[in-house]
Amino acid sequence: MTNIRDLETAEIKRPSLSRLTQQQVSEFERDGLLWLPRFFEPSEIAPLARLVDENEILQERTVGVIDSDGNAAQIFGWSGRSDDFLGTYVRIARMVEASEDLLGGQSVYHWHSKLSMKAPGSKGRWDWHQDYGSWYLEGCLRPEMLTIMVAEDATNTENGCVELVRGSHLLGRIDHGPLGQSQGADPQVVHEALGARGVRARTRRRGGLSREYFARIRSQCFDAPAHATSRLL
Ligand SMILES: O=C(O)CCC(=O)C(=O)O
Repeated sequence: MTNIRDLETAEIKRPSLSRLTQQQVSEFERDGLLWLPRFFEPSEIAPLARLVDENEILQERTVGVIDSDGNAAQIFGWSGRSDDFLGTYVRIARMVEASEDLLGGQSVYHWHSKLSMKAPGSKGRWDWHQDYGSWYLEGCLRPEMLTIMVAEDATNTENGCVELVRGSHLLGRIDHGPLGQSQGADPQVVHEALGARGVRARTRRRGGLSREYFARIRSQCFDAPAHATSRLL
């Protein structure tokens, strides 16, 4: 018979699935982004998409934000904490613990979240920006923050996927100013950051629907104390 003390197997020592490895944390620090395939199962994401399709209040409160070309991108946004389905989503242990791992092990709070909807045939987009660049203008002086993006649909260039510039966080904070109804990065810096890839004109109409959920999470830093009421743990 096996003695329980002999069960020092890799299986037992395996870290909880919700914690990130040091390698993943290093990748995030190097690239400014981390790709976590199947962080959520499709069955866990499906209720979010259903909510967008079926919830009348959400649909009524969805607003269009005009980009620099005059086209609107649709969002439903909220801040703080609540116990309804959407409010609970950001408190799922996986989200909180992964954020803590990426933000130096500090406790975190929810600042705000949004659902982003890009309908087939629409042209509205978010101008190039650096999240920290616009958050700074809202009182978040330290870059100890992140965005978790969960794609509800398979997103690609045809339906308007989010495009990220790997390593651009190492450029430091990029100045932002008004672009359409939102804030965008200094176009000269964007031009230089994108280098040979250039800034693609993304004005063609979308081929399909794309829905995404974005949660903005910050470590408990002292520069925006008003946000600290939304501590996640
Ligand atoms: O939905 C998008 O295309 C980009 C949104 C985004 O980057 C943001 O909300 O910070």
